[in-house]
Amino acid sequence: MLDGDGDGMDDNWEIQYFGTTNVGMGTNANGLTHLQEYIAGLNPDSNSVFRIDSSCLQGTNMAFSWMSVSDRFYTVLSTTNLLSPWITNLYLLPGDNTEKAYTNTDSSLMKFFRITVGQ
Ligand SMILES: [Ca+2]
Repeated sequence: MLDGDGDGMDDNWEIQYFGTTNVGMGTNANGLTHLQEYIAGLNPDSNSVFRIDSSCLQGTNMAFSWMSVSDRFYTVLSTTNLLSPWITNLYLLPGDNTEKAYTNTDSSLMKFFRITVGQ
Protein backbone atom coordinates (compact mmCIF):
# COMPACT_ATOMS: atom_id res chain seq x y z
CA MET A 1 0.00 0.00 0.00
CA LEU A 2 1.27 3.45 -0.91
CA ASP A 3 0.40 5.96 1.80
CA GLY A 4 2.58 9.00 1.17
CA ASP A 5 0.50 11.30 3.36
CA GLY A 6 0.36 8.85 6.27
CA ASP A 7 -3.40 9.00 6.76
CA GLY A 8 -3.87 5.22 6.74
CA MET A 9 -5.60 5.17 3.35
CA ASP A 10 -3.97 3.90 0.18
CA ASP A 11 -3.13 6.93 -1.94
CA ASN A 12 -4.39 5.13 -5.07
CA TRP A 13 -7.78 4.60 -3.39
CA GLU A 14 -7.93 8.28 -2.39
CA ILE A 15 -7.10 9.44 -5.92
CA GLN A 16 -9.56 6.95 -7.43
CA TYR A 17 -12.49 8.26 -5.41
CA PHE A 18 -11.52 11.86 -4.54
CA GLY A 19 -8.97 12.84 -7.16
CA THR A 20 -6.49 13.84 -4.46
CA THR A 21 -4.73 12.43 -1.40
CA ASN A 22 -5.91 15.41 0.66
CA VAL A 23 -9.26 13.94 1.67
CA GLY A 24 -9.18 14.43 5.43
CA MET A 25 -11.18 12.40 7.91
CA GLY A 26 -14.62 13.68 6.95
CA THR A 27 -17.71 11.55 7.07
CA ASN A 28 -19.97 10.34 4.31
CA ALA A 29 -23.77 10.17 4.25
CA ASN A 30 -23.56 6.78 5.95
CA GLY A 31 -21.82 8.32 9.00
CA LEU A 32 -18.50 6.58 8.44
CA THR A 33 -15.21 8.42 8.11
CA HIS A 34 -13.24 8.07 4.89
CA LEU A 35 -10.70 5.95 6.80
CA GLN A 36 -13.44 3.62 8.08
CA GLU A 37 -14.80 3.30 4.55
CA TYR A 38 -11.35 2.55 3.21
CA ILE A 39 -10.73 -0.13 5.86
CA ALA A 40 -14.12 -1.71 5.17
CA GLY A 41 -13.40 -1.67 1.44
CA LEU A 42 -16.42 0.51 0.67
CA ASN A 43 -17.07 2.93 -2.15
CA PRO A 44 -17.13 6.41 -0.54
CA ASP A 45 -19.08 7.81 -3.50
CA SER A 46 -22.15 5.85 -2.50
CA ASN A 47 -24.08 4.95 0.61
CA SER A 48 -22.48 1.53 0.63
CA VAL A 49 -22.15 -0.13 4.02
CA PHE A 50 -20.47 -3.23 5.34
CA ARG A 51 -23.23 -5.64 6.24
CA ILE A 52 -24.36 -9.22 6.48
CA ASP A 53 -25.84 -10.03 3.08
CA SER A 54 -27.82 -13.09 4.06
CA SER A 55 -28.68 -15.11 7.11
CA CYS A 56 -30.71 -18.26 7.47
CA LEU A 57 -31.28 -21.28 9.62
CA GLN A 58 -29.66 -24.50 8.44
CA GLY A 59 -31.42 -26.99 10.66
CA THR A 60 -30.79 -25.53 14.10
CA ASN A 61 -27.63 -23.68 13.05
CA MET A 62 -27.56 -20.01 12.10
CA ALA A 63 -25.60 -19.28 8.93
CA PHE A 64 -24.78 -15.89 7.48
CA SER A 65 -22.60 -14.42 4.78
CA TRP A 66 -21.02 -11.16 3.73
CA MET A 67 -19.00 -9.83 0.81
CA SER A 68 -15.24 -9.73 1.47
CA VAL A 69 -12.59 -7.40 0.06
CA SER A 70 -9.00 -8.32 -0.77
CA ASP A 71 -6.32 -7.25 1.69
CA ARG A 72 -8.84 -7.18 4.54
CA PHE A 73 -9.34 -9.61 7.40
CA TYR A 74 -12.65 -10.54 9.00
CA THR A 75 -13.36 -11.70 12.52
CA VAL A 76 -16.70 -13.15 13.64
CA LEU A 77 -17.61 -12.60 17.27
CA SER A 78 -20.59 -13.64 19.35
CA THR A 79 -22.08 -13.15 22.75
CA THR A 80 -25.10 -14.49 24.56
CA ASN A 81 -25.72 -11.16 26.28
CA LEU A 82 -24.91 -7.69 24.95
CA LEU A 83 -23.56 -6.77 28.39
CA SER A 84 -21.10 -9.68 28.29
CA PRO A 85 -17.73 -9.79 26.50
CA TRP A 86 -17.66 -10.80 22.84
CA ILE A 87 -16.11 -14.20 22.08
CA THR A 88 -14.14 -14.77 18.89
CA ASN A 89 -15.63 -17.51 16.72
CA LEU A 90 -13.58 -17.00 13.58
CA TYR A 91 -10.34 -15.02 13.60
CA LEU A 92 -8.77 -13.02 10.78
CA LEU A 93 -10.38 -14.71 7.80
CA PRO A 94 -8.65 -13.17 4.74
CA GLY A 95 -10.88 -11.42 2.22
CA ASP A 96 -10.60 -12.07 -1.51
CA ASN A 97 -13.52 -10.22 -3.15
CA THR A 98 -15.80 -13.23 -2.71
CA GLU A 99 -18.71 -14.00 -0.43
CA LYS A 100 -17.62 -15.38 2.96
CA ALA A 101 -19.82 -17.40 5.24
CA TYR A 102 -19.99 -18.50 8.82
CA THR A 103 -22.23 -21.15 10.37
CA ASN A 104 -22.78 -21.25 14.09
CA THR A 105 -22.79 -24.92 15.00
CA ASP A 106 -23.52 -24.37 18.70
CA SER A 107 -27.24 -23.70 18.75
CA SER A 108 -27.64 -24.47 22.45
CA LEU A 109 -27.87 -20.77 23.34
CA MET A 110 -29.32 -17.68 21.68
CA LYS A 111 -26.44 -15.52 20.45
CA PHE A 112 -25.77 -12.11 18.99
CA PHE A 113 -23.15 -11.95 16.22
CA ARG A 114 -20.98 -9.25 14.76
CA ILE A 115 -18.24 -9.14 12.18
CA THR A 116 -15.25 -6.83 12.36
CA VAL A 117 -13.05 -5.89 9.42
CA GLY A 118 -9.45 -4.71 9.52
CA GLN A 119 -6.28 -4.60 7.50
CA1 LIG B 1 -2.96 8.09 1.96
